[in-house]
Amino acid sequence: MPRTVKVAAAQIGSVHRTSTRASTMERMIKLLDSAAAKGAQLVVFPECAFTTFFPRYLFHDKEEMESYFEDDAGGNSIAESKNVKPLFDRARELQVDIWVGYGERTPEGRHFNTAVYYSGRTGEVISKYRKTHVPGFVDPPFPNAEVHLEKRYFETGDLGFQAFRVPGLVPGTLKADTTESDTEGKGDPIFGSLICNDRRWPESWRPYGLQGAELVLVGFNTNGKADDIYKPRRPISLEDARKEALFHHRLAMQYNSYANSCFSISAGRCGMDDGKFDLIGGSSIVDSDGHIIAEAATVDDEVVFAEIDLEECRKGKKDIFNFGVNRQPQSYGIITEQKGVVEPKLLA
Ligand code: ING
Repeated sequence: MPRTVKVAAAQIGSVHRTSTRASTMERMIKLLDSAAAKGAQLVVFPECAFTTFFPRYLFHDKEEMESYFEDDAGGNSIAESKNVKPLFDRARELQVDIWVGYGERTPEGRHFNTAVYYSGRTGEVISKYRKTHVPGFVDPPFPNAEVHLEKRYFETGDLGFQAFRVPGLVPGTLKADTTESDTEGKGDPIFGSLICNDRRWPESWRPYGLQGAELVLVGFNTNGKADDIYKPRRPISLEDARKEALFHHRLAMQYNSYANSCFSISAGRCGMDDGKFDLIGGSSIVDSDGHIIAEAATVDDEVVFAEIDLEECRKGKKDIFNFGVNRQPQSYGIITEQKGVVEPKLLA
């Protein structure tokens, strides 16, 4: 039984500190309309999609820092939040689902790097995810560093890795009232959410694999010059740095899709922000064998589209990555019990 879904990544090019929210929103709605015109049922936007990648700045003005966050009181409230409502309204009009990342400010004043899955059909937020692996620093590691001060602005995500089912995408799915005994892979599609740095950690993907995820959605902002984040290790040209960053982005998406036998979609904020902060493109759709089936050709606003058949996940989940038969959790304790490296004793 085919489980085909038409999906798209909405890659967003340069957004500057001086870019108005209205201009960025206009671009996002244009991307949504363009993807919907191709038949997309789901459109994935980047991490922190509504503004420039603000965690790179050291703000001295709290009001300016707060201006990059969206008020979100939970439930469906983000869809009504003043700065971002137009995107959710358009998704509702088009009956297209969206996944979008943003800086979340809770009513208690807590701040997270967050993404939601919003059903255009039902007008509901089906799932919220808060970034678990928050990279970068609280304070710049060296003077004038162009860095990720994400640890300064975001708390560590506290929602874990909760897979979720999405209604209305695939016809003929089994529901809770079924009398069928074997329901694996026959219910509504199972999705998972990750944000940027999360994608580099296999520990982020495996929980979704263990919940039967068929598609993992990822928004990202990744420096072309990663050395701007960590003290430059060696002089490297921007061109070579970009190639290396793109290699690691592809590696993370391809390997983890393969190792969990799931599709993945990555949507990047990219281009040269403020004429100086370089972000890589590479928005992609990857299949459950780890092959890139569609990838952005530019570092600008671009829709990356594909029709995928989630049924293809079954093969990997039933043979090489049949977790129930082949995993050995009794040997994996160190992965959750230990945070950092503890080396073996020195030799005599
Ligand atoms: N960005 C980067 C990412 O993980 C980074 C941070 C870049 C870490 C390059 C290491 C090397 O893609 C975000 N926003 O996590």
